[in-house]
Amino acid sequence: MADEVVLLDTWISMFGMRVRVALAEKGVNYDYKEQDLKNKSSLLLQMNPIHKKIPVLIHNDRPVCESANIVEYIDEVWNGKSPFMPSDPYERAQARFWVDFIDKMIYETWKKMWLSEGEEHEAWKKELISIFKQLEDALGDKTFFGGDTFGFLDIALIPFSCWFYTFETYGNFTMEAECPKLMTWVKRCSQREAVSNTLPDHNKLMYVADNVSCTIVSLLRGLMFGMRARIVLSEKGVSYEYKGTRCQEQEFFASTDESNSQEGSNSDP
Ligand SMILES: N[C@@H](CCC(=O)N[C@@H](CS)C(=O)NCC(=O)O)C(=O)O
Repeated sequence: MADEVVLLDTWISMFGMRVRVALAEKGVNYDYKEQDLKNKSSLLLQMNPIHKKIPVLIHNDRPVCESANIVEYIDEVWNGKSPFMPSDPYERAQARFWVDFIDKMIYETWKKMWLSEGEEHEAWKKELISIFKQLEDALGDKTFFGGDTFGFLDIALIPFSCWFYTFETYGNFTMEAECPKLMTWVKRCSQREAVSNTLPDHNKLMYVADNVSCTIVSLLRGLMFGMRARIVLSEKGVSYEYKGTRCQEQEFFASTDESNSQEGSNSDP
């Protein structure tokens, strides 16, 4: 039976890009289904009922969720081409450690830098740069993270590089000056067709970030008015019935919060 492979994804997702790079590296044909995360399809809800997130790889009608898990699955199923995972158990454990580090640290820190101002912004920017410096140290003088061949950790990190321009612009720093070796690695990876054909143009991502920023600023302003009214009512000791509605700002954070979509989605600030 021929393999039937479907990918539920959104073009902008770093996690989805991991899967697209992995499939391209292995030369797997698949049916790409772009998802609207504000209006999740019944297929997505059915295929990932636990997290309800993309990416989901559906292989012969069976779903596989979580990008790093999907990349490992692809490596095991389409094992005819060079493996993504190191053969040494210790090296595999190290690669998984760093992928977990990337997942826990980069997006959360970037979001904090993006949404803060002044000293707080500067502190998060320092933190973001230090995360990339730690990854640069892990790369050392190697060609790729696992040595001579493009592998698991390269696939997990390279999608973030198309966001570097946005990080740099919002943080007013340059990755080239801060992490020159990591940038050489980015250029090396970008020479691979699987990477260059998958990662979107950084200007498109910058445009998305700019538009989202404008939306957040205007929505937060709207929320401030609500808060102001609640403070005045409480100062005056007026009891009232509060009917919170889930507003666009909360929808935004719910749909972009990679680590915990529950936080901020149910409570009115
Ligand atoms: N840990 C997951 C993260 C996936 C994720 O955060 N996907 C986001 C898009 S980039 C999503 O589907 N968000 C929808 C939601 O949170 O409801 C992975 O590695 O696959």
